[in-house]
Amino acid sequence: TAVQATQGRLTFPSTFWWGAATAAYQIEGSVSADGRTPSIWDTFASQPGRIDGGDTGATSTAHYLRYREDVKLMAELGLSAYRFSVAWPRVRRAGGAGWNEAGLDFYDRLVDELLAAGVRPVATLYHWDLPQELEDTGGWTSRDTALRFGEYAAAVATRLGDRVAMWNTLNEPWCSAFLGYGTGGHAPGRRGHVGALTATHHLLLAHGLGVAALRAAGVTGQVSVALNAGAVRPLTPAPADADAARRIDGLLNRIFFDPILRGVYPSDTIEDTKDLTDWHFVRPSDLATISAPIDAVCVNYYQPDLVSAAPAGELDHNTPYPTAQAVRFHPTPGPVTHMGWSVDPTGLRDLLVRIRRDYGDVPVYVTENGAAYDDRVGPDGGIEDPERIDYLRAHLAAVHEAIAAGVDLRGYFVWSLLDNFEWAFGFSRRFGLIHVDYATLQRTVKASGRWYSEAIAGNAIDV
Ligand code: GBH
Repeated sequence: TAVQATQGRLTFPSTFWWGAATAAYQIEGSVSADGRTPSIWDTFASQPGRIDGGDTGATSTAHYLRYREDVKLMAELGLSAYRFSVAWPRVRRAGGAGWNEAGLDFYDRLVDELLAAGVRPVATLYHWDLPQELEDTGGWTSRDTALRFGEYAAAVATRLGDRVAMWNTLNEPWCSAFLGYGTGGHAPGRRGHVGALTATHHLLLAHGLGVAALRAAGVTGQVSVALNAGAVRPLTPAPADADAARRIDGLLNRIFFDPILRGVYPSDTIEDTKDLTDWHFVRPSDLATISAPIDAVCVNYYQPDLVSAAPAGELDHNTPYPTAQAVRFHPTPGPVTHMGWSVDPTGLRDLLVRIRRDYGDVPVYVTENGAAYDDRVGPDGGIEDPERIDYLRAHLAAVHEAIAAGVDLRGYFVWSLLDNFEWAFGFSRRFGLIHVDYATLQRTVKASGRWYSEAIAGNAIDV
């Protein structure tokens, strides 16, 4: 079999990728260096009340200036892969004419540094930082933005296509659409369920056009997309609760998986949302574009959802899920992280097994998994984060179980390499394997980073 479990030790396949992930706006800083133009997150973070503590990504961890030091730390940890994102506003020129070579140069240097350190580069083309100029012409509610994304993907592929091991066109289009245009909790902060569904389709189209651009450029790496998928569970077996779970599963998982992997939107989700929209923004050839073959499925997993039908008359007017105001979300029993998210590794195993069951024997990567916890300084001055070690161990054990169950799971990336700008929560939440002191920008590998490094060295975890 692919994996072994002996005497409390779980061994991973010899080809397993042990990774860590970041995203451009969350770590880079240097937001006006070398011709970078503003993104929707610069704008959003500058608006009062949007981000905890008024934080912005203007400096953050200063990775743009310190990437060499950070790659050195990755090599010390022994990472076999590093997932970063390319900032579209570094690559696009103001006004949209031509490409900013200085911006591309940064990622060129980063990729070379990674390869020299023996770390596989995994590049995400869009991790939520839309150029503000494109938002000003409609953002993801405009079809044109998808076409512009295809052109941008081609420009990056031309520069990095010979050296990147895996591509993600998009990171978590659900968040871009449903939080960016639905609840307004993420940039650009627009609200409305029709806009969220329109944005969903244009993001999927952008994915398809991105795949076409990467293929046309002849990239050598795998082509994929990272979805924030999750297990959705009904609170009880009652039909009304089962139907609530079906509805949310449609709007979280199948609305992305089905077009990409099967070339169709889920018919029940179209039906659920028919009073909101007739989906006129879907043109006949779009689904063929969206379902262009990809080489792997990438999922970011944090927690499962537990849902029920709300009692009659109870409506959630802030739900990100269009037409699901009458669905109630429940905390799952058990421990939670500093985000308030439940720690439930069975949700990861169930998700991975479900992908294989419903979408076939496709290679899968977990491109994000991790937890926010407050770190403590130990007696020896080290950063102690035992909860994070427990979290990672339990989730890696769930990954191991999925592999044993036949899932073609090829790699796992911890979110995140470094403490960073946690979107609407600013710097108040720390996800890193490496602690960042934001006053001095000093990096310190946490106990969890040392634990992960030992797991990588042994290609195994002790449970
Ligand atoms: C990921 O998204 C991101 O890719 C990464 O950048 C981020 O730093 C990391 O996780 C940690 O947050 O229904 O409105 O209550 C997070 C995925 C999906 C988690 C939506 C919260 C519920 C939002 N998120 N989910 S809501």
